[in-house]
Amino acid sequence: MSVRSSKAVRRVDSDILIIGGGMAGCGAAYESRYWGRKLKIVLVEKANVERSGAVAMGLSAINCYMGMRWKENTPDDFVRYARTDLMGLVREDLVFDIARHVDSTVHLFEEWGLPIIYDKETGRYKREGRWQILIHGESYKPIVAEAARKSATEVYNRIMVTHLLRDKNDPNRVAGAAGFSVRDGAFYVFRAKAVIVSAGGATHVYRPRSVGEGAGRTWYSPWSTGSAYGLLIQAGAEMTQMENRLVVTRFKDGYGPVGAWFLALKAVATNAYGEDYERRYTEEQRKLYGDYVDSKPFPTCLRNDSMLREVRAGNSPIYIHTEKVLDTREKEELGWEDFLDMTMSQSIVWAAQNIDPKVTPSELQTSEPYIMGSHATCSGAWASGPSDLSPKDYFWGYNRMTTVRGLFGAGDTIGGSAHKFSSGSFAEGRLAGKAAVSFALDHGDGTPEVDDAEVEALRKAVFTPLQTYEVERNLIVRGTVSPTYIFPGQGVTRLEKLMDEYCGGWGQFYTTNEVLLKRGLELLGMLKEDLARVAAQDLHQLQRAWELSHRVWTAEAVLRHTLHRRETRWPGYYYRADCPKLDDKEWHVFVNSRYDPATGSWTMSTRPVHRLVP
Ligand code: SFD
Ligand code: AMP
Repeated sequence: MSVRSSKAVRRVDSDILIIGGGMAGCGAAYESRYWGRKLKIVLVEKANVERSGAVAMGLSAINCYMGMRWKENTPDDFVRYARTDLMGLVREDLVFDIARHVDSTVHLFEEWGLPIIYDKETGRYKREGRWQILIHGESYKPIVAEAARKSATEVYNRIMVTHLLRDKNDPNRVAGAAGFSVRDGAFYVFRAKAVIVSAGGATHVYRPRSVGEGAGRTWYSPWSTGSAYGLLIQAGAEMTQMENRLVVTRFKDGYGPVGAWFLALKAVATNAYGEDYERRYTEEQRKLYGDYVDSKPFPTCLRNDSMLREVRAGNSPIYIHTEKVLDTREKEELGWEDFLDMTMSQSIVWAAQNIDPKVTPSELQTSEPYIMGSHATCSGAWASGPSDLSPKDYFWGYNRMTTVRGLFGAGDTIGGSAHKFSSGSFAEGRLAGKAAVSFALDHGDGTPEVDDAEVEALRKAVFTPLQTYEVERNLIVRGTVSPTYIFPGQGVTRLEKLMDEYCGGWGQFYTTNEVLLKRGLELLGMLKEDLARVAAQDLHQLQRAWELSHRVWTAEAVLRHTLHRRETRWPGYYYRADCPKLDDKEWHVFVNSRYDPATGSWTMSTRPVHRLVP
């Protein structure tokens, strides 16, 4: 069947619909089956669950593990850590909830065959740092995916979900989702009693450091395309902390992570002249950011801030001294495996640039910003917490349910709860799965109705880029520059440039101000208009077109939130040059937003930060 003649519409009804089969989605499938033995659980994934999501390549550590069976840490300790690292602003109920459940998730992974490294002396898991344990994780994702595949009633791979559907009789209840098969072009309409969105974070919203032959390389996966935010925002879900974008310090050019090097191998970073710089700026930082600079450990954003100050002072490159720590065979293996398990490109950079890590230090650099809810950052949906922990204004009936009824989230999707990483995301998927089953059983009297007219309009809209290309390509004889349409790649480049220059990307040393942000919003409005003029040559590019759309919605939320918060809360992630200080008196609050699909307008608000753990 040719792509353009494909008109097939496939309808799939279920009790629980899971969108995105990454870490959180797999957790949701596993736990939904446990509590909902007889329910129909459908998992929809744009790639293939076997190797999809941020963990596709593998990981070398599990970064969230309490070790409660060995009395290593308590959930309270973890809340204090996440709170400190996020400069005071986390949803403590959500963080605590992950902490008390995450260990059992890690034990399941081990039972399913994930090789976790043991410390021969203590008999416990070998620690990378206080919260992190080391794994041989090249096959982490296939191992986790197997459990999800066995749990779900049906798994649909290669379906790009483009829109959520709302209940015809209740606009604030989700009814399902729509999307298309990237393989055969069929249009899918999924109806469900409860929907869990676990569609990952967002890269390529900001211009990456990589150019030319390395173009497109990022630390977080390029296929994290902001669907979690794009889908939710357009459905009217309240969002939180979208201004809290993440900038990570990484090995230059290959984006290799630093955790194993700093924490397990105890490598030290210096400036070009071999000087330790991290605490060189404490006095200046204290004047701007207050007592947070005395926090232990030093918050991630402030570590970035010190490095950026050092670079601005002209003392780059910043080096990580791998050559001083690889003094045994075991350590050398750990260093190489760290990258070979998780970021192979960094080992390739070493080979390509004649760097032997045993002899030569490597350069470090701060990345472009990413939008995520699972690392040292907590952008995402505003969700209900668990009934036994959450204050009244953080609880509305079902754990991890967003402000849209029946719509749940987990992993990068859910905001306010940092440092989940892979294990915490899976654990949160389990929490969402359990709650979604309750919701589906409590509302067992019927699957919500979708509006057929809305579905038909969406079907037309979803395939429009194919038609645009087919008709309007005739206006040009060759090349990719058209007078009437843009390709998704061109749209992404335009978005990245805009966000970099107006919303604090690396090109502006992560700095912005009110005037820039307002102009950025104007330009984004023009890009949004042009989304109607995106063309796609084939189904693959059609997927890119909808990924671009989700990225643009994500970017709009980031711009609006950054504009609303009139302070610099996370220096090193971004700076409001017109409000350079951290202002706890006015801004010790969450910044939230809601897009109203009925009117097309946004409302910004603030919500209190409740301290639950002393
Ligand atoms: O150190 C649609 N992460 C690390 N976590 C750890 O625990 N240890 C580490 O060592 C980690 N490191 C690390 C990590 C990630 C990466 C890329 C590197 C290194 C190089 C972070 C974790 O991976 C991350 O926290 C979790 O994976 C987040 O889970 P989740 O489920 O929120 O996101 P996902 O796994 O990416 O899954 C999303 C899925 O959704 C699919 N999808 N499907 C249908 N329709 C759409 N529209 C969709 N949009 C997306 C995706 O395909 C995917 O399967 S370290 O550097 O930090
Ligand atoms: P990364 O490799 O940077 O993603 O970090 C992995 C884990 O180690 C995360 O939990 C980080 O917060 C933590 N981490 C990385 N570098 C440091 C450091 N220098 N000090 C404290 N924690 C760190």
